[in-house]
Amino acid sequence: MDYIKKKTNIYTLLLFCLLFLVKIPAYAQTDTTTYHLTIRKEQVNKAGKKVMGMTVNGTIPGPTLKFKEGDYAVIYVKNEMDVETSVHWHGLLLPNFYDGVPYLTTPPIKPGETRKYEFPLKQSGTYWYHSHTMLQEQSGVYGSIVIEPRKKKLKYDKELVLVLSDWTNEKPINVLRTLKRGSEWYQIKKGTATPLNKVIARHALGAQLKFWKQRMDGADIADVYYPAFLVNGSQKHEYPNFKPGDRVRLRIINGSSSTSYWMTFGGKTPTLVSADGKNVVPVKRNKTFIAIAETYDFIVTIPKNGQIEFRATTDDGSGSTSAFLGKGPVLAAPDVPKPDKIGMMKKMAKMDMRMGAPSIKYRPRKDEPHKMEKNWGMQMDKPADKMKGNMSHDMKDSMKGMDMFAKYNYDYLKSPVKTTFPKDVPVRNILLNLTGNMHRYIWSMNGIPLSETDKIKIKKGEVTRITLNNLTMMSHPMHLHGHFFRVLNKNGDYSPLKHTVNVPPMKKITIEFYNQESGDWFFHCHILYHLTSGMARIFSYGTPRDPRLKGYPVKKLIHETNRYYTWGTADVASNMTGVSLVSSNTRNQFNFDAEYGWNKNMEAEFTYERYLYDYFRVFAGVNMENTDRNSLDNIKTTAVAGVRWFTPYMFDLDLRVDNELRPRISIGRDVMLFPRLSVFGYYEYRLDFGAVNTLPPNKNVEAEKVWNAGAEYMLSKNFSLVASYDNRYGAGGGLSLRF
Ligand SMILES: [Cu+2]
Repeated sequence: MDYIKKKTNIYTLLLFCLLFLVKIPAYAQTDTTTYHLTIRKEQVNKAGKKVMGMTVNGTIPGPTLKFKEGDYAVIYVKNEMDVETSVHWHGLLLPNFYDGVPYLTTPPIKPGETRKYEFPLKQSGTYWYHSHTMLQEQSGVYGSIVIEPRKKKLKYDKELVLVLSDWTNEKPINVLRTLKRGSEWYQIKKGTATPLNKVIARHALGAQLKFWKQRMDGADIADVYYPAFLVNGSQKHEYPNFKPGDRVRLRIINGSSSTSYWMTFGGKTPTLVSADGKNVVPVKRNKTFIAIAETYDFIVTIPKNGQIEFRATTDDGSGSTSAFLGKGPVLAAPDVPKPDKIGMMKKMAKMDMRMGAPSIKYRPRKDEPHKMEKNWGMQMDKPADKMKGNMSHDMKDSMKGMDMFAKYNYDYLKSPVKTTFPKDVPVRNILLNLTGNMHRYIWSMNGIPLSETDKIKIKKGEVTRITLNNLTMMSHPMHLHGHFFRVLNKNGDYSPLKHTVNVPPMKKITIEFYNQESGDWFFHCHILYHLTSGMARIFSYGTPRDPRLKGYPVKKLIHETNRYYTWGTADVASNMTGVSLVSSNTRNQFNFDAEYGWNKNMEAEFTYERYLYDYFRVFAGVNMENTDRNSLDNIKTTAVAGVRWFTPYMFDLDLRVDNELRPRISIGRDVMLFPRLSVFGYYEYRLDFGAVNTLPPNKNVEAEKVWNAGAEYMLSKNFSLVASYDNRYGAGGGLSLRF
């Protein structure tokens, strides 16, 4: 007994000594690396025009923050702007308080303030930082983070950080407003619109009708038009100082607000060595997808004679940006063909699937993800339904011809070590359907935007397994703060660890992570305009809120996703003039319309409407109209109430009754026939049974019809030419202004 005890003690002592020996050098080398960042509003010219941007230390992107694994990071961020800001350290494992999501984990940085962030660096790899306040990332608040490993495992001579981003000369808030109003302008400008003439020329009218029936215009790849895509802040960048034979590690970061790319490389096939900061089993690979917020590291070798082109081509083929490494003749990167949206629509129309899952629900507090999964998206036949797991989704999809999105899969990513969790750890399954409404530009999960849900509770010591089921026509790059998750793929136990995962249209991806933190962590689509339209959740460990957040309620962050956006149009034509205004948030909308015909006819209306769900709303308001044709002597004001329905095949239907008990039905629709040219039609029918008014003798019902039809040609983002006939105002033509 004594002997054993003594032996144990000696062993313990030995173990301690060993630990000490191992630990000492690590501690001895722990250094503090300090950075000072200043965020400022500045005039910048990134796409042929001087506009107001937001810079970090005077540049876009901001400086590269270089650290060493095991060191301690101290970063001071000074806000020299007149609006509040924040910085999130994307992909870093750090204490919740320093994660940088304003009002959720960290107080915002008020104008003039400096905030200190500090955390130990527990990892190595390529990461980035960006503002997490509204749309500031689009204005330029982003930069790269490089953490060198303690022990260098990869062989290369030099390295180069390449930050990809998208640039707009518009104010980002106006970009979002343009998306909210449902303008086709960005697609027209990008050449990705699919007007009816192109659809018919491709014999895709049947497919188009099937889409319209499900209230969809077609396949969407990207929403925003950008005049420029940037690599390290320029549309084109040259790095001639690399020498032939140099092995260069490219640390590629997609810091774009709403653009994913296909990366291609000139010269010999490069080696992919790392994804989202984590090393992967090296694989020779050229054309590779990089979703928003992902990072990939490639090792390229500079050729003896020539320079390598690295090119990032946008997923929708609307543009590209290139970096050139070395000297001499250019070894061009392979071209990436522009995706064929009409072809995609034709293929999708052949599949058995239900599109148009709503972005908001009649009863948002009733979360029914499984019902939603069953009713929308790919309709599985019964035997296939019994198969479970990720592999079976892929099998089912390919059986249904879904391989059109197979190009986005992550099977080439394999972790060099097993990433599985201990078997005895409890697993909690969560199903999140990714949902959205293109017309209203509202994005959500399970038909519930962030503003209509509670935090998702997770427990320390458990595994959270999330099935992301994309019910929309777009890819969504989903990002989890403060954790790495396994992306289940064909590599099984060696599935890669990531912080951002792209979920392709109508596809399912399963991720899982070990719950080892505390506090609240954001989980959201990294398309900036989807995040700010509600596609987000908060995972909460249920631990007490950090007292330093007192006075910074989380509802402020949530409110950012449920703001009112206001837009309008004004028409001046030879037959009439009019103005219309809309102010809308997720559930509520105010409409004002006024029309005046030069022949002395008029109508004005104000209504408030409430969306019960995407396609159905109730409304009430006031209507004013002249009662005698071509005379303004008698103007009648009535109270109106009714319902509005966005029908299959995308008609706007309005059913109402006024305070004189006169029922009215109206229907309207517009269609883009050619690029820029749309036609529209409207028909309204009202009956008066004489419940309040006295009808002419011998009549027991009086009917009134209003109709109009016309064409609109978009001259620019804000102006259109309009020609129309209205049975009250007659025929005419003029100009329409959008504001
Ligand atoms: Cu999204």
